[in-house]
Amino acid sequence: MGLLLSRIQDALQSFYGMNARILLLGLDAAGKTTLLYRLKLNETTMTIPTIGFNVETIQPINNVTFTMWDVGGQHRIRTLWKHYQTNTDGLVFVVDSVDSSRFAEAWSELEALLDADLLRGVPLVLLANKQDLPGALPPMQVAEEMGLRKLVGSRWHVQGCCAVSGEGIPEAMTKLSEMVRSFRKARGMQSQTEDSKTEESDRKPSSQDS
Ligand SMILES: Nc1nc2c(ncn2[C@@H]2O[C@H](COP(=O)(O)OP(=O)(O)OP(=O)(O)O)[C@@H](O)[C@H]2O)c(=O)[nH]1
Ligand SMILES: [Mg+2]
Repeated sequence: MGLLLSRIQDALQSFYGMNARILLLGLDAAGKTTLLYRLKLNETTMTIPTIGFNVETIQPINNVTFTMWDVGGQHRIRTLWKHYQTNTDGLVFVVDSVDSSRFAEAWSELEALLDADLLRGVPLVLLANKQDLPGALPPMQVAEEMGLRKLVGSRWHVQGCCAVSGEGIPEAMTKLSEMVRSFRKARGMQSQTEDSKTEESDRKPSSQDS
């Protein structure tokens, strides 16, 4: 277990130089808060259903800051998710891999998120959590049954994990950091292009001037 925890710390260092803002969502009881405290405190914490949100800034070493917004997943709280979407660099969506009866519900929430203007193009790591439990579906099957195949491109990645032990979390964090880095690069280039277009149109004389 000690080794696993130090691997989580190492993986978080792959966010070096970034101030990443990560949104952690998923249906109620999927394991979001358990994951948050596994990352933050390196310990297993008894959780109670989140009413509202938890936010934690994780700073494993200097120059790595990772802010995770964990918003409760109960049905009546999901309407709040939209208030947390601004400036998101990465989305982690947690699913209970045993509870296949709720995959459709999870997908309908996730699909709405992926369509949200503020989350356009934001990379997604789907965490197929609770892999330690008997009856947990393998990660690819979770993705498949949820319908993630419909998503094109390299915008998403699925990772099996156990938020309680931390298994699978290092791999998920490393992948997330890579995706966030390339997303930011692409977004930076896009805004530069947009800036230069604006400058160009600013320079062009309008028809009234000519
Ligand atoms: N066996 C097992 N149990 C888990 C795992 N992750 C979370 N749990 C348990 O699942 C229950 C719900 O976990 P939470 O982390 O509170 O779930 P949540 O997604 O924050 O739920 P809301 O706050 O209601 O949105 C708790 O009893 C956790 O101990 C896991 O990987 N394996
Ligand atoms: Mg919670």
